[in-house]
Amino acid sequence: MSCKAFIFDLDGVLTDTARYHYLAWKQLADQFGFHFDEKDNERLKGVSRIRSFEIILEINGAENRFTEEEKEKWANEKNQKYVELIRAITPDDVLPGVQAFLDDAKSRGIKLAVASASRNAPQVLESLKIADKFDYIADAGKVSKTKPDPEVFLVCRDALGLKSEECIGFEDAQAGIEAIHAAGMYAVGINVDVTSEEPDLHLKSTAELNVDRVLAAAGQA
Ligand code: B16
Ligand code: MG
Repeated sequence: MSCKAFIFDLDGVLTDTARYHYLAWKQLADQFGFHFDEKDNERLKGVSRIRSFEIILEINGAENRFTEEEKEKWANEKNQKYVELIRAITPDDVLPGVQAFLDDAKSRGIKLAVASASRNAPQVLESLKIADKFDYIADAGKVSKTKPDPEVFLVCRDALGLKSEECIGFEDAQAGIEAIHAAGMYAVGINVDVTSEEPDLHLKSTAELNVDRVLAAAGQA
């Protein structure tokens, strides 16, 4: 079976918004006197907005401090700070090697899609000026279950009219690698902080992205 599509996570694969997520959560955590550092932030990668807040509460033994409604309210407040911060994103923020990789894949007829847990994905892609390179964009607004559930990758696969074996997923987060595998796809990890499931091909950074290398590793050259 030949590869017909590449499906990309956004944050940490196409651009690095983890820093902005961190700064926005840090501001909220400080407001409550909660501990939250960059190591803790690793646990929020690929995880939904509300689940991210719950993890911060768990780290601080404060699981029961807020009602569901209050959690929504504070998560929304974090999002407002995040939206302000990502206004600064420009095409220079596309990670190294990504533009060339997308263009090379496209010129070979490989379909491109985005499978992001972020509701802000469309805005970030517009700011990066790469939105029009993708045949399909699935953000958290289009799915009901977040990674490690495979839904967002399956939504992309179905929208492209393909089979799982014809798709290769790219992720920087442990939850994302699990989601790609659960979708029955080959997983390329970019600088993944592996705590359980290993990607099939592990790259240190996006600068190592190369279409021939990826297809050869997936046995599809
Ligand atoms: P938002 P990805 C994820 O994006 C981020 O990695 C994760 O840290 C964030 O909590 C999640 O999006 C939700 O983002 O609050 O903007 O909806 O890596 O799946 O592209
Ligand atoms: Mg990510």
